[in-house]
Amino acid sequence: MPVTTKSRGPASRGPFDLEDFLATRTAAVNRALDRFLPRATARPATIHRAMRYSLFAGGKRMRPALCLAAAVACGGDEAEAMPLACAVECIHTYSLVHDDLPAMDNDDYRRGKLTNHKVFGEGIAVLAGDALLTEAFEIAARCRGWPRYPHQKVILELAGAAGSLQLIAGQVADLEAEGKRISARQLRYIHERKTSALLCCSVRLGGMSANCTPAQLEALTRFGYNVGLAFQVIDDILDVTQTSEKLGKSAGKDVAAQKATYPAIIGLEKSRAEAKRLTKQAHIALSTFGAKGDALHALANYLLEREY
Ligand code: GRG
Repeated sequence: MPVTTKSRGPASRGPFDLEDFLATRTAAVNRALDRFLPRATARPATIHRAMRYSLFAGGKRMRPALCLAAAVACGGDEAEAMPLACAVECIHTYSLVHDDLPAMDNDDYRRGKLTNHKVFGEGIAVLAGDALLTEAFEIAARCRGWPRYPHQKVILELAGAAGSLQLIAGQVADLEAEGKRISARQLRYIHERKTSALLCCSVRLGGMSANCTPAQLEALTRFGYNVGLAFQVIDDILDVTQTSEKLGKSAGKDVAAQKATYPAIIGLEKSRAEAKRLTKQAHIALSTFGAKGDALHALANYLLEREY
């Protein structure tokens, strides 16, 4: 994945090499996911091929990167955070597979490839999503567990972000808002749950794997919340400003489906300003981490400036 900018941390420090960070962490996450998942040939092979098809379709691995970077910010070890980084990516991929189904967003392309149901059929795509969600909890259960954050807290964290009060709540509200005029407040409700909750959970889990203090967890929560909202505002902007080729998924779908988005409600320029404001809040939340937070600062800038 090309990363054109070297991101600079606070003035006293040199540039953080985000390109190298993303390349090495993506490779490490891919290796770990490959180890955690059943082989493609394990019976019944169809489901394992379908799970792997979407999981290894070229996603940006932003949630795992945030999880690993949060572990480092709290003085932890990336290897300890790796099962949690992989678990979050499995939940994210499940949500994309299901979101692309005809009963939901009905999309033909994702991550630059045909969607799961276009290749394997709707039944297998539903099951592949189900299996990825289940797999996430199996992988997370393999983490070591930490004094402040035993397995129960880790599993509750994941379940909370993925459940009917967060990720699924956001998707339900999004479906129900289609074709309707909704307020910026209602849109915020959708974005907080559909997007921000899992990004926030990713950084919180990274912190937990470092046995972070309550104050560090609070700072990561503020960072994750703001970066998660900024991520979705940018995603809405890209849907109207970029081509399908660049995005690897169908562009312009939000307008076509009369989806409530930030550009639709407050316009493009105000949406850009809002993404910047949220990113600034995310940076402010990191002040307590000093140089250890450099990767998180760089990721927040990258997400703001991304073009796909
Ligand atoms: C089906 C329960 C359920 C939820 C679906 C993921 C989702 C919720 C909807 C997909 C559409 C959408 C705009 C989701 C918000 C989150 C988002 C921007 C996902 C795309 O994340 P990226 O850009 O994707 O990190 P890659 O492919 O790079 O991993």
